[in-house]
Amino acid sequence: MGLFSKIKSMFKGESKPQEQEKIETKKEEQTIEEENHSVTEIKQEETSIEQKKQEVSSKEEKKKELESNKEQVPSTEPTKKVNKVYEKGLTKSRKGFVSNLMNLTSKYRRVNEEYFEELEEILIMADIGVNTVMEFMDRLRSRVQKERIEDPEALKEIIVDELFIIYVDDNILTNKINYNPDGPTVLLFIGVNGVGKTTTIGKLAWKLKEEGKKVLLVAGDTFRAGATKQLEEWSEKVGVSFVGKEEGADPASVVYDGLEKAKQENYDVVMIDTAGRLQNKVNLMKELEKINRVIQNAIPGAPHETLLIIDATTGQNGISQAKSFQEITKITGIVLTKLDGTAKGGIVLAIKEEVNIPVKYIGLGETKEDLQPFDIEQYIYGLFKDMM
Ligand SMILES: Nc1nc2c(ncn2[C@@H]2O[C@H](COP(=O)(O)OP(=O)(O)O)[C@@H](O)[C@H]2O)c(=O)[nH]1
Ligand SMILES: [Mg+2]
Repeated sequence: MGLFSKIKSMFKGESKPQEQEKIETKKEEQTIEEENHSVTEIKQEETSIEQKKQEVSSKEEKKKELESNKEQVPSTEPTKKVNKVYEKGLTKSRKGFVSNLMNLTSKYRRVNEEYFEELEEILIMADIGVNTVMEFMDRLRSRVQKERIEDPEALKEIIVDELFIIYVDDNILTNKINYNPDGPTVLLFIGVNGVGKTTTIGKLAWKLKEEGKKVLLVAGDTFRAGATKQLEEWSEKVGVSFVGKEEGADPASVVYDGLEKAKQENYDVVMIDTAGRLQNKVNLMKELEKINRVIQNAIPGAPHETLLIIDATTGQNGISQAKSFQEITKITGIVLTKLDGTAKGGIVLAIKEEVNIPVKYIGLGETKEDLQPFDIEQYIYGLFKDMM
């Protein structure tokens, strides 16, 4: 089953109707009987007997497997609940990029060169990234040729399957936060000005607090006027603690104070805000190195996550920011903000292909509920639900 069909059934409870499954098991049983029969018939041909037997037993195994699978998946119940924040937050992309895709299908009666060219353009416009699009187009073209597909309608699902295959096949990528089992977990937030660092910290602090964690926010952005105040306001809004100093203070000293407090008062999670002046790469690198040294001295093994924030509306620019930050520090995860503000929606794929750091959270709006753990299935459903 292709990815698209899998997600469709996952969310709509449209997995195979029981009747059809019964028929399939029947067929399977029949072939097994036939095979059994042929085994007795070919007794004389000694060489092929063993082979046949093996085939039969593998069929039997397959049947068993089929049956156990059936037990696990209730056939008509949806196995996943639609996440409304994804659905709403991806509206722009659905109306933009995805609806362009769908229009393409109704525009062409046959899959031809012009169709391919237009498809390629739509995907590049969706921020998917040129390299990813090129490789995708190659795969699609060869599949179309091999399977002799002529109807654009038949290609719709294949497009989704082939687009996301790189994401789903790779199970190295995980959206889980790496928690410290003994002592405070330190999360360091980096990224250029305006991408949504402070807001993301506020939203995530709320989430973690709801989970029952004791959270401390540390205002390591002492550069920008008002940055400390903004973080403090978030801490009050969501009801967590805060450590900050005056504008212009040494960020590393704020971090030091924050971590001392965290250790003494047994905080579960410490979230550190930073200033991201990428224009001055050398200075930024030095500053992050210093902050990291202070963190490592205070809590060996920390930071447990260094999360890079990228603004989805900046497209290719966001990708190059990620590459620059990758050169100056180790990044363990990406938070992709403002996905609600773009009609393109393909940047997740560009990040996978060009940066290959897991997207751990996505921002789908400005309120505290709008930060969500990244879930590729919710994401695909949110984008393509009108096609399902
Ligand atoms: N629509 C939308 N706006 C966001 C999102 N995340 C952050 N913002 C807005 O982006 C602006 C800059 O955010 P801020 O946290 O100050 O960025 P920072 O400079 O990186 O700390 C603010 O107005 C936020 O409300 C998001 O997911 N969706
Ligand atoms: Mg900020």
